Amino acid sequence: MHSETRLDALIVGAGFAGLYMLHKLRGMGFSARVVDAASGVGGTWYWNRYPGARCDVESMYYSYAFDEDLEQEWEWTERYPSQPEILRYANHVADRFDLWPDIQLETRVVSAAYDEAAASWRVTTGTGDVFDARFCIMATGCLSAANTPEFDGLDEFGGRVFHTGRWPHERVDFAGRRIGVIGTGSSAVQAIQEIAREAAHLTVFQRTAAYVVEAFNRPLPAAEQREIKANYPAIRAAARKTFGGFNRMTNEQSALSVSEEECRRRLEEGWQAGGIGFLTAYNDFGFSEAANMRAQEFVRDKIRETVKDPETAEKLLPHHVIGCKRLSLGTGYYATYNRANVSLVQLGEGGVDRITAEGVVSEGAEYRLDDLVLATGFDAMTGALARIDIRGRGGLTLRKAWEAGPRNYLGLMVNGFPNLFTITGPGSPSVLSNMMPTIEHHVEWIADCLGYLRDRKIREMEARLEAQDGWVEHANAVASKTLRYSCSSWYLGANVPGKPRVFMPYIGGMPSYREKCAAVAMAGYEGFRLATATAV
Ligand code: FAD
Ligand code: N01
Repeated sequence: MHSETRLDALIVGAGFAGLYMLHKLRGMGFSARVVDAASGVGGTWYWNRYPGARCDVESMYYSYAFDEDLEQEWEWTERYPSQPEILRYANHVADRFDLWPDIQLETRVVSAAYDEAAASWRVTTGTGDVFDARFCIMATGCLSAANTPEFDGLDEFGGRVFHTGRWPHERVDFAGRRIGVIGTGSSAVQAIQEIAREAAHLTVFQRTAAYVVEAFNRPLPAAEQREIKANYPAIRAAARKTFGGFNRMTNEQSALSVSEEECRRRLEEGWQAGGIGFLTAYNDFGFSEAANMRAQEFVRDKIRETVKDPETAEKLLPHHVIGCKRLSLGTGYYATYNRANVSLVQLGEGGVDRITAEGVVSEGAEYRLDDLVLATGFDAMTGALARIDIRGRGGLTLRKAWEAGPRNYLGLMVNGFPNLFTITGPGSPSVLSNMMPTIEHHVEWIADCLGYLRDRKIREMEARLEAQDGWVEHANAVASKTLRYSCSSWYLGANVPGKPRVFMPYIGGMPSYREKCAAVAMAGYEGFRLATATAV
């Protein structure tokens, strides 16, 4: 027997976006439910349990701002919160706001079809259960669809295989074993540092060397926490005015307007302060190749100073534009390669040759391994949506509509798919920002919008094609002025073979994006088609 449930809104995903969306809509009297494929809440922090997993936005800022009591009562223990601590926080939020009765876990959405006559979504789960919901809200995450490259021979590998984004719940023991890690992105950087301490031998297979800045993580003293809490509204408001909703302001000066020595002095200051705010030292690292080169050289010198074996140091030197791929945070990442039990393999042009029962083959040499860790990232931003068979007006599939890259209005709604919202979707600042304020912004915009539609008895809302085209054109124009197209990043879909090469997040910054969203709402949801019961 399959169940059929009628709701005002179905929310797919029980990460921070889905949890807050549920809380908000329930508070407004809507019937809403969250479903998630996972067996717990927390999204990213439920799935990514690999050793060393940690946030690189400081805990006091990577937290909800919508509820003052929550903000005041929760105690963080470290400057950067670890995955277990963030997961406890997500569970605390679900407890505190009594969200559990409307959360359905272990439920994967496989399809969502728009019923034009009823102006509602018919959403089907893997077990054949159906939800009929006026609104379908995709809180499916930007980095939730794990990317496992099709390595030749992967199935034949005799040892254990782990993906960082699908890590087992029980502790994985690496003691006395030969471990291979494929990838050197942010997940790999964190995992490598930890696995190296435990494994008999760790071999890292690197395709592209990474820029890793020091985190300088530390315990968070109670006094420091109290002081921030006392000033939270002002601090949050200041962060909202920065490009990405972070707690560090960009120095509005060109790196080229100062001498090389002065530039280095400031970069060193930024490095010692710790964190991804390192690139806020000057305002043109993202735009000027000459300015960027100064920051690149600074990090390359750090690597040369740290890594003792010159050959290994040379392999670790990144040569792409710094900040083009996301910066990674480390705690002694480069120094890890000074350990006798760690070796680095630079993969050839074609990547891994193949995987055998015994290990990994690169450029003809076989590296024997007991376990393999795939730190190969995600089919980012569109992957989770593409894995659902979403059909809008006239049976148009989202996969077809987005085959040349994602197109939508404000990252929130797609022409041809009425009453379907995406939280932190492509076309919005999302992954370029501190995701917590960004999620809150989208949730509040969507909630206000649903209230507006209810008050005016509007049954259908859809992004107009011309508004969508205008937004995509604007987003592409802004991105083309930056250096972001100069490397093969997941922001461009370059990590997934066959994915169209489009810069997916909106890079115009949070303040202007917030202003645009507010202006659109104020003008009665300009750029959207709103249809009342009689008009449909
Ligand atoms: P998610 O947390 O990804 O949740 C989405 C949920 O949707 C998942 O639980 C998934 O199971 C579910 N889902 C997807 N498809 C379906 C389906 N078809 N059916 C049912 N359920 C489905 N951001 C920062 O701002 N700072 C950081 O330091 C930072 N660190 C990160 C570290 C890692 C390892 C990763 C992977 C991401 C990190 N991020 C960081 C980004 C992070 O994803 C966001 O901060 C935030 O957690 C996203 O929340 P979300 O609710 O939007 O999505
Ligand atoms: O994934 P990635 P990630 N053969 O795509 C390599 C957030 N995050 O999980 O660079 C060989 O960055 C790939 O190589 P290349 C953060 O937003 C944050 O690490 O494509 N190698 C790369 O080295 C981050 O950006 C934290 O040449 C292959 C690696 O695998 C995002 O999540 C921690 C390959 C993938 O790196 C994703 O990070 C973790 C192949 N076929 C994650 N395919 C924080 O610290 C891929 N690679 C907060």
